[in-house]
Amino acid sequence: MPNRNLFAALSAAFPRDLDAVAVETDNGLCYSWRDLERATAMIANLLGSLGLEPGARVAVQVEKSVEAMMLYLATLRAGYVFLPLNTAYQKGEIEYFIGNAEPAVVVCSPANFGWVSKIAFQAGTRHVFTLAEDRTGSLLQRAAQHPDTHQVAVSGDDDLAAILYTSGTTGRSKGAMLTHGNLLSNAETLKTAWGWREGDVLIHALPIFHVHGLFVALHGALINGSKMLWFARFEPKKVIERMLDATVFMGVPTLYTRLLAESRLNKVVTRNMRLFVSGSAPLLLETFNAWQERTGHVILERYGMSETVMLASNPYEGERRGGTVGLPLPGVSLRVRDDAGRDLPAGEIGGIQVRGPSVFKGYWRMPEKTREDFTDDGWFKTGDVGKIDDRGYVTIVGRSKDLIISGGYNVYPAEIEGYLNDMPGVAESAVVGVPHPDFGEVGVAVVIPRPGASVEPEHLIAALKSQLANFKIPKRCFLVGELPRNTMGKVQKNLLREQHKALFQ
Ligand code: MCA
Ligand code: AMP
Repeated sequence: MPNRNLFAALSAAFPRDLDAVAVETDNGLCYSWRDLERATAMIANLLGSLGLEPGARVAVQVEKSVEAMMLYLATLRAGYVFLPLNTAYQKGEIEYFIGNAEPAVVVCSPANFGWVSKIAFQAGTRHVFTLAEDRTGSLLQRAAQHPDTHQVAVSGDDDLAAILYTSGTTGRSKGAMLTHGNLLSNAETLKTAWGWREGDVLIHALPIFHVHGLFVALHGALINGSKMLWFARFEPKKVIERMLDATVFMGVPTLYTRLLAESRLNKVVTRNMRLFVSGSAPLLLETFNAWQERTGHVILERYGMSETVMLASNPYEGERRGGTVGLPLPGVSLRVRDDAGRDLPAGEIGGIQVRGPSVFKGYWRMPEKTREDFTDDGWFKTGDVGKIDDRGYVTIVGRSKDLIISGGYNVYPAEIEGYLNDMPGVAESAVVGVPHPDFGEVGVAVVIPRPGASVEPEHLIAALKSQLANFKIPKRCFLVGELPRNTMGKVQKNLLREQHKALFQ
C-alpha cells in the first residue's frame, strides 16, 4: 500500500542532486534540498518526541520564512495537522482559533509569545514554541537536538493534513479540513495542467498562511523539484529584478496591478518567464489586457477555495479567456443550479457547485454546517454565483455569500458588523465592499448611531483596529440615520454598494 502522506510524494520529487539550491531568499540565503530534508526531519522528530495524539493540530502564527515553510513540511511528514494563521490576527481572533481547534502545539513569533502562550496554555495546549524570521526562537533550538533523519509517517488519503480557517458569512470562522488526498491530488493535477517542467523556477511572493501561497505555489514547485526565489514580503521592484531568473509567478490581482505600476515591467524582464497565474479574487479584464500588452504574456486565471483547493483553470495550452476562470480541472465536476436546486442550462447564472478529489472533508467540529454546505447528492455549494458557457468556461459573476475579497484576503462583513454593533454608541451597522484600485475591493462601514449617542467614525475605526486584523478594517466609515431595507426588513447592501461605488475611483 503506497504511503499517501503528501510529504512522501513531495520529497520523492526532490532532484537527485540534493546539494542543488532549493530555495534562494530575497536576502541572499540559499537552502539546498538536503537542508530541506534534514531540517524537516529534525523538526518532525521534535514533534514526534512530544507524545502527541494522532491527528494533533500544530497551530502556527509566524512571519513568512523558509523555516516556517519547513515547519509546515515537518508537520506533514510527522503525520500531524498543520493550522496556519494570518500574522495580522489579533488576540480575539487567535483566542477563537485556538479555542476551536485545541492545538497540541502552538508556534508563534517571539514578540507575541507573552499573549499567545497565555491563550494557548489556558486552552490546554501543552507546547508553545517560538520562531522568528531571523531563525531565532525555541523551535529550532529544540529541533537541533534531534536526529536529521526521519521516517515519513504513513498517512492515508483520508487522513487530515491541514485545517484552514475560512470565516463564515454568518459569524465565526470555520476550519476547513483538508486531507493528504485532497492536497496530493490537486498538486499532481496542477503539475500536469500548468506544464511544470525540468528547470522551472518559481517566484514565491505570497503569504504561506493561505491556500494560494501554502499549497498552490509551494506544492507546485516542490512536486516538480523546482527551485524557488523566496520573498518574505511582496515588493514589486524586487520581484521584477528576479524575473529573468525565473519561469513561474503566482499572485492575487493586487500583485499584478502593483507590478503594472512599475515602469520596469516590460517584455524584456519577463522574456524568460513562461507562466503567470492569478487567483483568489477576480482579475479585472483591464488588468488582464494591460498585462498582455505590457509583457506579451497572457495571465492564466484559475479558481479555488480553501474548502476545495483549485477547481477550475484557464488552459495552459489553448485559449485563456479574460474574465473567466477557465474550465473545470481534470477530475473536477462543476454545475450551476438555481435556488430550487434545478440544473441550469449553459450560460445561465446560478449557484456554482463542485465535486472532486480535492473537495474537503468538512468543517472542523461543525457537522451541521458541513451538512448544510453539501447537497444530498454530495456536491459542495461554493457560495459563488456564476455560469458555465457551452465551451465549458466558467465565469464567476458574484457571490451569494456576504464576502469582500480585499487584496486576496477574505473579509466577512458579518464579523465586522458584530464588533461594531457591540460598541456602546452604535445602534446598527452594515459593511459593504466597494471597488478599490489597489485591493480590488475594500470594506466600507455604514453606521446608525444610538439616539443621543455622540459617535465619531474615527473612534469606531480605532476601536476596530484594536480588535481585528488590519486588512479587515473598513477603509471608510459613514454615520447615517437609517439603512435601506427591502420589504422583509433586510438591509439592501446592493444599494449601499451602488451609493459608495465611486469612493475610491
Ligand atoms: C494590507 N492591507 C490591506 C491588505 N493588505 N488592506 C486591505 N486588504 C488587504 N489585502 C493594509 C494594511 O491593513 C495596512 O493598512 C496597509 O495595507 C499596509 O499593510 P501591509 O501588510 O504592508 O500591506 P502589503 O504588504 O502592501 O500587503 C498587500 C498584499 C497582501 C501584498 C496584497 O494583502 C497580500 O499578500 N495579499 C495576498 C493574500 C493571499 O495570499 N490570498 C490568497 C488566499 P494600515 O497601515 O492602515 O494598517 S487563498 C484563496 O483566496 C483561495 C483559496 C484561492 O483561490 O487562492
Ligand atoms: P477562500 O475563502 O480564501 O477559500 O476564498 C475562496 C473564494 O475566493 C472563492 O469562493 C471565490 O469567491 C474567490 N475566488 C477565488 N479565485 C477566484 C477568481 N479567480 N475569481 C474570482 N473569485 C475567486
